[in-house]
Amino acid sequence: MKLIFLLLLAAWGVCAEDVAKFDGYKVFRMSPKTQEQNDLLLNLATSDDLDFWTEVNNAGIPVDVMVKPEDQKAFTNAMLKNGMNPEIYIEDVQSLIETQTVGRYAGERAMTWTNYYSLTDIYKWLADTAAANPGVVSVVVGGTTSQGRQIRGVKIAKSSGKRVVVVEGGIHAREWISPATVTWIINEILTSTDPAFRKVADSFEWHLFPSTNPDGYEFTFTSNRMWRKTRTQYGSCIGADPNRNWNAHWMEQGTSNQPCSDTYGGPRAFSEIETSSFSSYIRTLGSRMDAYISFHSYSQLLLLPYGHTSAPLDNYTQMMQIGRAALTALARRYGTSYQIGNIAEAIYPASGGSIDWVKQEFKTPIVVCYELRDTGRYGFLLPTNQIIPNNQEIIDSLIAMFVEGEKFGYVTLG
Ligand code: 0X9
Ligand code: ZN
Repeated sequence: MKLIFLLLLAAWGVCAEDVAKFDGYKVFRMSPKTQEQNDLLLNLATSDDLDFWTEVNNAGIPVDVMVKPEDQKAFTNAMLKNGMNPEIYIEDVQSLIETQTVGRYAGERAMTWTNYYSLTDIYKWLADTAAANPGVVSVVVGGTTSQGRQIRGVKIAKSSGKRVVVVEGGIHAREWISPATVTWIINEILTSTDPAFRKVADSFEWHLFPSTNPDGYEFTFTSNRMWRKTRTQYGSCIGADPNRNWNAHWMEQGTSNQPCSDTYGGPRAFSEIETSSFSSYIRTLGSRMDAYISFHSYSQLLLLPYGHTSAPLDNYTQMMQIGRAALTALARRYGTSYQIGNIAEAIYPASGGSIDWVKQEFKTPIVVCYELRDTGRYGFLLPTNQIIPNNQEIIDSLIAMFVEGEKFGYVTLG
């Protein structure tokens, strides 16, 4: 009797875990051509029932929206009525989620990049990597989270006194390719034998953080694969968008003051302990930084500051040239094509993001944000067999970015 009770309890426990399912959810792609069509989408973007996978933009980039089964008919009708032809891009989100393999890190630094890894596994790998490279690699804590986790990264420095490069990954939880790119870069810095990359790797003191939103990332593994924000409680809603929460034209554009929104900027700038603590860490590096590189997905874009205005501020012109060189190199290996521009011109005005804050505070010469693969066929659910190709082409682009940057005196290599 007691046993049956325990079994029932266990079964109930499994159900009560409440993992979000996306059976029958579709992702539709729209290509708005007129201002009215754009405005309609912008209006819909305020609805909590629709999940906009890409921002509504004024750059002619298509807009992808995930719609639950019961809303699909009304949604399609509304689109058709307004002259937009919604294309089904992902038939069934749940089945795509289920094809995505999650690896278990087996220790011995055996991360394979043919799988995605949980936060715990990534942190174990960081610790093992540091232990295997004493005096060169150390685990650093870049901040903390509302649920008490640490934002862990590694500092890699073969000697002291070098200029600094900061690499930020995973600020948006569901963009799993981002942490996988950052761990790859860490590994390449330590093991690459390519002379061109070695020169870049050995020229700096690196601070690399695979997951700057650990609560959110963990939540995408345990409860909801499509989670984007932090996990701070705001009334009946949870989380602020950690890339709208920085003190850089906070809450001005492309952000929401509604706690349920996926682009909720938070009650005030740096309300999130993640962004406030991580920004304090960055401030300790301050003017020692030559470069700050942030990884998001998806859309294949290389974005420059700023998001509050499309004006070509600071070293925009030079960075466009450097960025173009990076993207030419990126395309060479697999033909992958990225677009470039400042945030406001390449996508849509959106303020309060990390790269804007870094540029505003420190005028760091090279400040970029990559929106990694793909262009929407799989979106956030990038198949694991694309992790390595994605990572390789990113390394190609980073080499070119630093080589071109040296021509402007932004970095010194060698
Ligand atoms: O909206 C974002 O934060 C990024 N796009 S995403 O689809 N990954 O969410 C763009 C980052 C550019 N920075 C700003 N918009 N501030
Ligand atoms: Zn993102």
